Amino acid sequence: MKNVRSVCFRSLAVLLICWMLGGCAMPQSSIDSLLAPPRLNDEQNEIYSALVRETSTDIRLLYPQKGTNRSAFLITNLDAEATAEALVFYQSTAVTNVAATIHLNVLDKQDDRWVSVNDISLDGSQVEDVNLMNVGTGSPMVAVGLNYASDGASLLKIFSFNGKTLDEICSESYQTKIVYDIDSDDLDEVILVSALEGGLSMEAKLFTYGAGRFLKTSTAVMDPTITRYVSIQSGYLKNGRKAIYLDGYRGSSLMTTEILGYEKNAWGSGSLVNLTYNAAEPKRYPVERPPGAYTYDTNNDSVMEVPGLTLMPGYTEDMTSVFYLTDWYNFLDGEFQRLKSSYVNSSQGYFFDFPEDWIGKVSVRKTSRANEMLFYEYQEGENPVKSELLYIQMAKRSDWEAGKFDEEYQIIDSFGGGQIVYLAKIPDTASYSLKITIQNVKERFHRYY
Ligand SMILES: [Ca+2]
Ligand SMILES: [Ca+2]
Ligand SMILES: [Ca+2]
Repeated sequence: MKNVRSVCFRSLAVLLICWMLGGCAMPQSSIDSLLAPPRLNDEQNEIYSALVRETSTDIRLLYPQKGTNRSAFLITNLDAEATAEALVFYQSTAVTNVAATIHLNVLDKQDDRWVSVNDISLDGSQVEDVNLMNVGTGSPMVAVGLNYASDGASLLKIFSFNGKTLDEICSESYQTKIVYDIDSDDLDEVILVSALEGGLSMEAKLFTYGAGRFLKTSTAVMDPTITRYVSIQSGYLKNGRKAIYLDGYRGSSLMTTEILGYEKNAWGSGSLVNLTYNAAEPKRYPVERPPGAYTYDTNNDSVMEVPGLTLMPGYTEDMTSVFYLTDWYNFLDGEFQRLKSSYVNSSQGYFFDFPEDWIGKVSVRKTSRANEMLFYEYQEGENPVKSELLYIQMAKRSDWEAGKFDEEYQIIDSFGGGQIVYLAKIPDTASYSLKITIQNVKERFHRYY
């Protein structure tokens, strides 16, 4: 997940830097072009030229929308012959039809020149992602996720390259999926969630490669009240076992997280299990939450934290603008156990771990200064600010260097090559019992991607 996170970070960084430095209203399309630079390197240029030459048509490169491989070019060795092949996704622009077919072309370098060796057409309107899978054959399988239908269904196609052609060895529709070695045998499996016949509920399926094809080797029931999944991540449980974390919606205004694991039986084989849902005994968990909070590894130990949200003191659900405290939970033995609680500011890209004695006593509000939050000891009544404890502000380094902030502010972190800084200020008047040090603020402050 590290790479996925770095991509997310990049998009946020681009957004933030653009907005901080230029104050520009950058359209989404130009952000996309920043993320997927149109300028190709020499090798990509050669491949692109070869593709144009051999398809003899006007083409548009297609960039996978998610995952670790976001380039239109994937250069890797796909077969027994030692040199690399190139995989390129494209659409023809010669057709005016908006639903132009997606093509996947394989090029091989022969006598120092890229040559197209195979071109296949794919269903779908967009390339969701592409993964290379190690299934033990010596060459990777190419797993392509294709956005397919307007109802959110997607299509997974897995290909093996035999040196001449891409052979389709798997085709499955899915709602969400992940390529992962869940049984820890160093070979990749596919775990996907798809609608059962009739479409009313979903099922998780584990596909394992064997004897030239992918076989459904086990299934797990999914919570039928969860209507769609918006995030799927692999990670560990507290006991060191592997798990799949799925953030999903129950209705339109409630999110929750479902967790799949893998359990070995006495005979050495194993199966997918749903760790959070049991049809005979459905449970309610503290990670049911308003939308917007996603499962995340907050402390880089590969054990995922699942968020639950509670209102900060002084806020009620009927207010138009509210702030939440995020309680982070680890899942173990059928229960969510709270690890810590943080204030999460996803638009400014950070979270701040609350000291335990702040919980229930400290609240947060925006200040009149741009991108600044005030943490304060809460009291009931007309003026809820009993004591100001901490200010955190995101700012341009150039403004900081130009002396635009009073000298009580200190830099606690930075990003974007240091162009963006986070400043903290602890007022002298902070109530003694809840006062923390700048050093403590630095330890509790984390960038959030
Ligand atoms: Ca090769
Ligand atoms: Ca495996
Ligand atoms: Ca963690």
